[in-house]
Amino acid sequence: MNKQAIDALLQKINDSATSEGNPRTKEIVNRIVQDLFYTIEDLDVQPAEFWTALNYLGDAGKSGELGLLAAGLGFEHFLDLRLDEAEAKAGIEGGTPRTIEGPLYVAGAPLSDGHARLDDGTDPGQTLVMRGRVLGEDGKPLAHALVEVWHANHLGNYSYFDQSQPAFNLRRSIRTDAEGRYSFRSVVPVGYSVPPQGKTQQLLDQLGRHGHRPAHIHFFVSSPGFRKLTTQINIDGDPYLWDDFAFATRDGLVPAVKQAEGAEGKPYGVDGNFALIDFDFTLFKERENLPGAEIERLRAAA
Ligand code: MBD
Ligand code: FE
Repeated sequence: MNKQAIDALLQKINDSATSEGNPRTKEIVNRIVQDLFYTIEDLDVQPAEFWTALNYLGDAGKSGELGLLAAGLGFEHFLDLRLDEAEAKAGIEGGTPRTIEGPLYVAGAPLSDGHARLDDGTDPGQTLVMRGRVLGEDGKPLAHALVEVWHANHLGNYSYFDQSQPAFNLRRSIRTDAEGRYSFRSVVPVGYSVPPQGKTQQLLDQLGRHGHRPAHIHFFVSSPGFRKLTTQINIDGDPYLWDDFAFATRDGLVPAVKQAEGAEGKPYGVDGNFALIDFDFTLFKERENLPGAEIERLRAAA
């Protein structure tokens, strides 16, 4: 079809709408339908290909993989870059970079003051201690800030989604102390891979891509009056460090992993060798006329 004929059809569809409904939804859906009509025309998409795609999305939804797909197709990282841009325009730059939340957060993790142990002692991974401070953009420590942390086990799996792990394994919320300090003891995580038999992997195969993430630890860091930070740190040395299927690795989020032992582990109840990461988080003050940094999205809760 020529473009005029397509546009006439789009016009007819738009004209079928009353003044009811939601203007924002109308604007977005009409635009997406227009873009897809043009795509179908330009690429001569065949009916069987269209139905394959539609059923693919339905199946991906049924198996709970749409969040994974959003990460793997780069949408989640793109949304981050757009938030960065909005902040840069408002003069917010530097500080701890944000990076994607991913689909595996679970609300309701146990809350500790200052320090927490995330593992239950059964994970064979190397003992990890991570510690640091939460700071404001002026470099002053933020007392009683909230550090929510979650990560995968030695097999790259997350509790709740992996029913073989205890509830809230490797998930905690930690309040910083009066000097803005947090610390936790855990085990060094292993990188996640998308389910090999799942719908996301099926598409990645078609795209000639892998579904691996480098080892990482997720954080939400928040304090009243400050913009909530959603970020991750990566475990340096992972072969996928700069080859993440979700494009989430960023400069400034790859802290050194030191090997420590002996008395250094005492404050954290650790004997023997352990990996030690020092990392401070810097938050920006909330400002008017900026898109919120607290993202509303459906999340698991236990
Ligand atoms: C993860 O652990 C993750 O962080 C992302 C973004 C996608 C899938 C699994
Ligand atoms: Fe993750």
